[in-house]
Amino acid sequence: MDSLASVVASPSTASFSTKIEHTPTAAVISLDDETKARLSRDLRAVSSPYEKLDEVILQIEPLFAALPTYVRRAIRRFATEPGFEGALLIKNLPQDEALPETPPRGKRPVGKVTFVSEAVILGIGQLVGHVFGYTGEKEGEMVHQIAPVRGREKAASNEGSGADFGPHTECGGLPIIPTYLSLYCLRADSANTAATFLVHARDVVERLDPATIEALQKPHFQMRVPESFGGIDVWSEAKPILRGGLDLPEIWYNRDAMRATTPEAEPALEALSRLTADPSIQHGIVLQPGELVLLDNRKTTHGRQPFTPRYDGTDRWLHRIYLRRDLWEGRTFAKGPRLF
Ligand SMILES: O=C(O)CCC(=O)C(=O)O
Ligand SMILES: [Fe+2]
Repeated sequence: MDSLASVVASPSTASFSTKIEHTPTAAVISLDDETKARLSRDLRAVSSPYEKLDEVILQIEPLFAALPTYVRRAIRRFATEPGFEGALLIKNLPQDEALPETPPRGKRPVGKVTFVSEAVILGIGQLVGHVFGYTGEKEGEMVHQIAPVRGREKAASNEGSGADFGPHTECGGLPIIPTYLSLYCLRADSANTAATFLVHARDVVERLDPATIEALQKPHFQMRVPESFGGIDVWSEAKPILRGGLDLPEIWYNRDAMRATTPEAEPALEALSRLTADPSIQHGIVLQPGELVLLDNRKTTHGRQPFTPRYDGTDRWLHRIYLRRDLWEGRTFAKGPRLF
């Protein structure tokens, strides 16, 4: 069975808690050291997921299915309970013994000889859904490298750094949207200030007036389709920004790429933009190496605070994956297995 009893009894982990900590930012759990050591050992020989993704997933699935109950319970609750937090932060995960330089152009790392970090993000991701990619994002890669790119400092995208990257629904302008995304930190930025920040739908609903909420629930908003997908100035179909009951709201929003389609919808969009810019509604997480955050792309929007890269090979480096519970909806435009 699982090692919960031994974890609790073990003197080395006596102060360790298997409970979920609920914070306004995220639900938080931390892997016990014994599990971390075992998983690190088991993941050392994993082959490259950049070559044979499905083989690697098959290889690692049993290892993650065997995680202690407290870990799987938290992940299961995140994926199944509508009232659960929109973010689950998991700490103390296995890391590679050595890392090459942070990929300078956000491409596949060169010289990475172990794939522990990739296995961690894929193995945890597999517990909540199926990983997939887009031909127009990171060249169709399934495991993305998020790192600052020289010359792209001002970009409001994962390649940027100096600009603040406004709150957004991940890939919201596309016809098939990730249910979840996962970020796993390999390196933090040197000043330790590059916070991923979250704006939760339930906080938004709590702080807007009823008339604004009503306007945001109408299908009077469009999101710009990224250039790499649709060309210049292509917009999604018009949809509501807020959906579902106000006790369990869903949000679809992008501060930097959204427009109202009616004059009445405009002030509501402006009110929302003012609110999401308010630091008191933004919950920051400065991810540390070995920390992973699972985000529910319906309950929460996310962005990133500015930071200063050094471009010396030691810059901030995250992996990212996109996950869906089901890939069926994309079948008519799928470009390949797991690829849209
Ligand atoms: O760099 C981050 O913390 C998040 C960037 C982001 O929004 C993303 O990669 O989807
Ligand atoms: Fe994002």
